[in-house]
Amino acid sequence: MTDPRVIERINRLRVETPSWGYGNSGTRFKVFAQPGAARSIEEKLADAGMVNRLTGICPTVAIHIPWDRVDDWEALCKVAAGHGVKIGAINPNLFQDDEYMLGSLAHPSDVIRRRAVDHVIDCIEIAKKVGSSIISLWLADGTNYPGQDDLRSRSRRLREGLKLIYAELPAGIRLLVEYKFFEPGFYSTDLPDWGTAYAICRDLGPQAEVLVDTGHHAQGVNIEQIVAQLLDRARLGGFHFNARKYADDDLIVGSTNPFELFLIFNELVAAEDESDEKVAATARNVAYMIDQSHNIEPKLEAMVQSVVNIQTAHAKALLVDRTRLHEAQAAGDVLEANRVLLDAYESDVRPLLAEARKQLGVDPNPVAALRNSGYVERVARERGTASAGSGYPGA
Ligand code: PSV
Ligand code: MN
Repeated sequence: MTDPRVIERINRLRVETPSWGYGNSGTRFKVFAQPGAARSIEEKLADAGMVNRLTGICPTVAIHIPWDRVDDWEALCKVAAGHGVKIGAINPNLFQDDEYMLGSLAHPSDVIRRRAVDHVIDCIEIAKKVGSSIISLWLADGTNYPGQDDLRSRSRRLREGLKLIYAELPAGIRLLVEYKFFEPGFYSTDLPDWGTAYAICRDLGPQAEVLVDTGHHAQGVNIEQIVAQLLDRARLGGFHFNARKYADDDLIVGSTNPFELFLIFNELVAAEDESDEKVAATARNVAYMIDQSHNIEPKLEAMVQSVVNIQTAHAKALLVDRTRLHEAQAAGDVLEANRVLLDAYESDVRPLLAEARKQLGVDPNPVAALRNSGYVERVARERGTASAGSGYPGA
């Protein structure tokens, strides 16, 4: 008999999907145009609505500004509502304008820095209009060559800019600060790691929290330990889920590294039950978001598969026998403790997830349901094939 509390927790998980995961995207080498790929924010919301109908747990959609900018936000909210979803995190874009060649918030010019600050403040205004509670900030700021800029000055400028932004945050909206150790800066990145992001958030105040993008770490980094550190300091705000094999590959989450994803959820689930109320509240408030850019895979199926992989890792983490684990840890029984985790990880949670989905009123197999729905074929007929960029000409 399945513990109803486990099913209840499986069904409580919410995963936000990104608008940019539904349109044509690819690599700097080539963007392959796919029939039916969403061409506008309205079509992206329609696709996100389909993903939510299939999974039952994806009621919000992250948007990127200016990619998804519209004149009438109220009208866009109505479109979203018509598809059964809401606008989620607002992602400012501080990396695509020509002015940002040397950075945005850390740029040497105060004019460009002000422009970057104003853009994020504009995004806060959008968040207020659409009822979003998250500004999700990633900076491409960095340098390519030693000596290109003064590292400490960059760090100070960045902090000053973020303080101006933070001062504009109303209650109820949090600023999630994302870090990434490389790219597009290949010598230095101004927010390279969780420690720097954490220090910045501490400088800013309680509404600033760290966002962990699973693709933004060097090979072999122990991401679950970073998650544990941030949870214990009550500063973990959210995730951008994706999978990486080599760099920031933006592959389907859990496709190359399902054990890592399980271990991440193991930390989160454990923290939700923590007696320290601050830690438990932080864990329960974590925003789970997908940040993927689908290249050769069909967009809708990739998104549904991603959600399924997240649910699988989460469900397995819920099965960890914590009493047995703590006993083994206290006794110094190294391998028994390790086996407790493996026992949960190796469990087949597909029947459990099927039961949870039945209780949620969705198909027990959302991928099969999508394939049988005719939706993909219909939008391909209706939308045709949008032209896609050609990628990087010199590659
Ligand atoms: C950067 O690699 C990133 O992870 C940031 O979250 C961006 O907002 C997102 O990808 C989309 O470009
Ligand atoms: Mn990201």
